[in-house]
Amino acid sequence: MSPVCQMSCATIAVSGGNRRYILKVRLYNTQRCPYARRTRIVLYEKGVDFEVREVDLSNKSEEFLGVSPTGKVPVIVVDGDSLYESNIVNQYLDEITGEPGLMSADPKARAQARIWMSSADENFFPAVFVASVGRELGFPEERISDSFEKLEMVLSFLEARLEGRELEERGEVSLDRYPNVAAWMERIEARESFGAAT
Ligand SMILES: N[C@@H](CCC(=O)N[C@@H](CS)C(=O)NCC(=O)O)C(=O)O
Repeated sequence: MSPVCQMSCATIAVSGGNRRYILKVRLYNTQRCPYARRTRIVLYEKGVDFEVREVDLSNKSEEFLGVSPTGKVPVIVVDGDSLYESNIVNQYLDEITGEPGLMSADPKARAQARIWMSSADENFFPAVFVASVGRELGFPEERISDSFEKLEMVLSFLEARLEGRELEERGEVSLDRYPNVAAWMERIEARESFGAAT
């Protein structure tokens, strides 16, 4: 765990109008969960100190079930209120912390970012899961080949979206044909917050 996660300083200073708030943030986390990792990246990216409670998803504690209506991680508890769904939590954290924002000031660019978040959840993550461990889990070949098709579809979409903007090869999907995606992944992976959240 990063040295910034000190139990004693789990707070965010938030400015709103003339007021300044201090919020206490506790993250219910599972280290290997990609959704929780998203939230950890945002917490580090925005410099928020937070307290971590590691959750054993195979043996959910009463405490965790008390704060997580869906029984899933990540959940953050802010001043006694539970917030969950990683994309929503991340946008909340972005909104209450200072500039620079992770989301654009331009509404259309924000809409495009949300389209990608939705597509990542609905198409990309499930396809990555089936493509990477589907054989190990004994999934039918048809489902596995469908997931590779879906991966190529999402990567083509992302490649076009990243054109003109500022993974290495992974498994059976080569990013050679997706240079914008490969360059974007390199930029993300080089960020301190990404390393801290790993
Ligand atoms: N849509 C949710 C997905 C969260 C999710 O599926 N988390 C998994 C771990 S990676 C979980 O907690 N699973 C426990 C369960 O389903 O019982 C989000 O983005 O936060």
